[in-house]
Amino acid sequence: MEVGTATGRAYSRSGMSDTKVAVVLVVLTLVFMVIGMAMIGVASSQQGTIRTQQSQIQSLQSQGSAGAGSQSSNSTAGPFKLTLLIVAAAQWNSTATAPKYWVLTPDGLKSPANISLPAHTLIQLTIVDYDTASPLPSEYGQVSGTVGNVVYVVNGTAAASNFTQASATAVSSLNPETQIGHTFTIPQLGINIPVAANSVEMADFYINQTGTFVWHCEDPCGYGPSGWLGPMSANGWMGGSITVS
Ligand SMILES: [Cu+2]
Repeated sequence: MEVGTATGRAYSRSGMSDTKVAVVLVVLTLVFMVIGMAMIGVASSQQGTIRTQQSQIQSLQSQGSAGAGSQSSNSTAGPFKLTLLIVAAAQWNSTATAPKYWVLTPDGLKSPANISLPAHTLIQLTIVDYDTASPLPSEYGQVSGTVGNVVYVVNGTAAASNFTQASATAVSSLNPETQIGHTFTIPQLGINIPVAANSVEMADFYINQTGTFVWHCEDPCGYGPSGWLGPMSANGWMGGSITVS
């Protein structure tokens, strides 16, 4: 406003009438008002853009933390999928083969010697068993430590399947003499999953604590009179550790 007044005085000295000075002042005031409003408009539209970007960043951050949660302990995370493979005849040494567990990953088969699992998270386990049945102590025929204390057995992976169902069937035990070739057992956690021979099997379970635990097959599928030598006592064949964090 001071600028307008000074300009007005300057024009007045140069001989403009009071009316003209007043008109010039009004016009100048209007021009400044329009410029001011335009600037406010630009500023508020920029603020709107910033707000939109902030909310986009926030939603990306929350998506990111949810994604990371599925790999670590987070009670709101989605299921963690673990897929194990049992092959009947992996090369044990230059002359002999033996059954062996593998972890199936997007990068191929990995050793099951050290399996990492998230605590407090639904773990969806799938075991694809290409091996045949062999007798084991009867208590390991019983499913324990899974959701509902059941496993879901799907139609077989081989022609000599013990199961012919087209869809998954929930079972709470398997016949220890005829239906099981291996187990996935974590004794410290009370988890025992007998694996149906020549079948695909699924089980859901939670581990609500952290730590390192031993997992082992309890079907004596190795060498020696007891069946506990060779692969049964070799880390990464029929046993290993599980790190829960
Ligand atoms: Cu085994």
